Amino acid sequence: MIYLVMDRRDFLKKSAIALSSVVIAKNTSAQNIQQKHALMPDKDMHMMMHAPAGWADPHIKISPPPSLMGRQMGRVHSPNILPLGYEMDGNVKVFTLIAQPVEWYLLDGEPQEGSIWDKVHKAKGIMPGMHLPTKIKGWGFNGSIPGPTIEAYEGDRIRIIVKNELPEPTSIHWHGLEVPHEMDGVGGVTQRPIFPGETFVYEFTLYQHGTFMYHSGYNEKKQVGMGMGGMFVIHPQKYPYRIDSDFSILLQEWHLLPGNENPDVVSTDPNWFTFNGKAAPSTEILTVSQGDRVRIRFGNLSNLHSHPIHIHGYTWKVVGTEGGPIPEGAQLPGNTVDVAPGTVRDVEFVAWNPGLWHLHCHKLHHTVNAHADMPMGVMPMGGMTTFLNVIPRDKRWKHPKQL
Ligand SMILES: [Cu+2]
Repeated sequence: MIYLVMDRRDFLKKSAIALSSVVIAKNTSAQNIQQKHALMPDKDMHMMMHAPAGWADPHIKISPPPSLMGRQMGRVHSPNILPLGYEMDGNVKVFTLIAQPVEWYLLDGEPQEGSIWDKVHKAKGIMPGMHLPTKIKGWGFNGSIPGPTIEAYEGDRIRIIVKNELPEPTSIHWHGLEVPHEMDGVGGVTQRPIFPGETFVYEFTLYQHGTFMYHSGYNEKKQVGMGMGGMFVIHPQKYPYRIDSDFSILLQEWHLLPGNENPDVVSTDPNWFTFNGKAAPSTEILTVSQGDRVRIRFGNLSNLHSHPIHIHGYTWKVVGTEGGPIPEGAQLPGNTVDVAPGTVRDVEFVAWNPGLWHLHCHKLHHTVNAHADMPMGVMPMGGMTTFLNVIPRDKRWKHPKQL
């Protein structure tokens, strides 16, 4: 099995200088390749477990996003976040994920003048000034929270190079993927955690298709709560029919105390709720054309809550879970799909009904921001709220049963 640990010596050297720690210096001289691969915690691990870990380690330089960040090489659109391209090494698709501190806006501020969001809010009579930009100091991948959606095909051999620029160890779990034990990414169980400054290479073949996720597999409550997750889409070699618009949305929740950019990861009362890292009105609107077959893939990496995602104007079918596609005869129709933490739900429908349709979590607690903006007035649409904007092709409204 191919996996490598790199840069550790360099990291330890730097840490030793920075912290003047005799213990670390001793470990540097004692280490060897075999020790690096050991699963059991070693002296360095013990040191890391007890070192104070802030948001970022000032001794670790944060890398810019890898060059293939932003390159769309797949077919899924992940609203509000950049796609991730890959390069080929022989027949292996190689992706790079840099786990790193990220300053991220859950809310970019007031919607842009003249935008759909602006019009909606003005029409609702919401007082201006209700949408202060809201930044978090979170942890993500390649400068993004959540991380980019990984896309590949069933049968692909993929390699994912994970570099740890966090102030504490990590590892990445491939949620729902049937991979060899040593590739499962549970730090301390299936592998030695990836220490700050180190790089670990995951490599496996994809034997499934459907929608999956990836997330931190070490200190999970904190690290996933800090934002460390993303979607993982595996296409079949061939779909039985054409999907015109294919979206992927990761659901996350946060607790932010007023004036504090550090998410409170132990709170059981989250007050910010995001689609791909953005709360409304910063959520991207899903735009499709009338007649398109639309698939939306929802994955939930919230620490606590399920999110019953609801659409107006349509009846969809739930066509997939985190276990892959649902056989046609078992696909449930509905317009609200409950996405529990750790699960994925893929929904599909034909966009016959033109217009701007509300698409939101139906726990209404999850559709406002900060929960303190304006408790006695008209609260702006926030949180897990967006729209499906179906551009009309046909002027006369017709229900499919009229056709
Ligand atoms: Cu919700």
